[in-house]
Amino acid sequence: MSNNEQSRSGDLRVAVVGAGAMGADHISRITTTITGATVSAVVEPDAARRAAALSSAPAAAGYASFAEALDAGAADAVLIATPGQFHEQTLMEALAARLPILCEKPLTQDPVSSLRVVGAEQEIGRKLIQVGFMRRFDREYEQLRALIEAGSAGELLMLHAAHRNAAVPDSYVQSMLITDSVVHEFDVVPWLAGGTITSVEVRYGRRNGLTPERLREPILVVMELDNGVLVDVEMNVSIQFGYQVATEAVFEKGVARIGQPSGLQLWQDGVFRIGEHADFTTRFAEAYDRQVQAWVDAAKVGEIAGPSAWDGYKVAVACEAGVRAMETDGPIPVELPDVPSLYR
Ligand code: ISE
Repeated sequence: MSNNEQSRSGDLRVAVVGAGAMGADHISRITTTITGATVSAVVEPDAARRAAALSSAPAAAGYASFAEALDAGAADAVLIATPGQFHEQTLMEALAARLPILCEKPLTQDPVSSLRVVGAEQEIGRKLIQVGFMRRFDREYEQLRALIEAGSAGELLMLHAAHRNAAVPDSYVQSMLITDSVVHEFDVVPWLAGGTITSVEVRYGRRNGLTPERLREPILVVMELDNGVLVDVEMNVSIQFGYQVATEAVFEKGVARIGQPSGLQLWQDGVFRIGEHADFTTRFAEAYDRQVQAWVDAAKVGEIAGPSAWDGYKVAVACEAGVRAMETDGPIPVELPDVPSLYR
């Protein structure tokens, strides 16, 4: 048996709930890349998927429900990777068991349920939930944030962001432009720019003829922050050529860019080419690794190391405004209650 084929003593025993694409990705990451953690339980109602996931998690037992895994005492911590509509139930069960939680985005699918989760965590009185907004663990995002904080290029004035997917699955519907995709910008932009989103507007331009019938895109999302920074996001899910998430930051004394293509450079046949990513699993692979490692290390000392449940709630409020903005002319205000003391 290799080191990874059994639970090492001192390892955090992680139950991965949901063994779809993202869950399977996290199972293999914890098993092969992350130190100090072992996948001890795979929770997945679909038997075929569960069996497939178990074959890459040698120390794990399989369960059809999270309640069964809890009854068996199979986990010290939980990574939730089910579709968003199932998050609340698992979050509540994990909170009741006082387990550290890494919850894939979104926290839940609407502000009311997100606030219920925040309320349950507040009653416990300590932060157990980290939300999986992995862009905060991307090195270039970290560098841009440090530049903004340092002020060496002057004050930040604007951000121009591009979020481009080659294509999306049949299950992707119009509201998901906001709730599944721009959801990332709703988290990372305030984190970068040090402000709070006060309004969201959605503009439509010429529709891409290659866009699936059911969608109207690309869209331009304009966000205002309370510190005056203005942000535009081109959200585009039919760009065909590959996956691109890039940001240009405009400062008083300069401009910074992140997310430029960084793959193989090839000069051939009179043409210069650079490799680009096909999807987010490779574009953000290192960020996912760093996110899960940071969560494991923090969970072992009873802490979180990234976006909190309150951040997840704020994003849910912005998403609700964003979905309304898709059907309304002009900006929709984003209003948030005071930050509870646990999250200050
Ligand atoms: C997907 O669910 C993600 O989370 C990706 O990061 C995002 O780029 C994509 O648009 C979403 O569909």
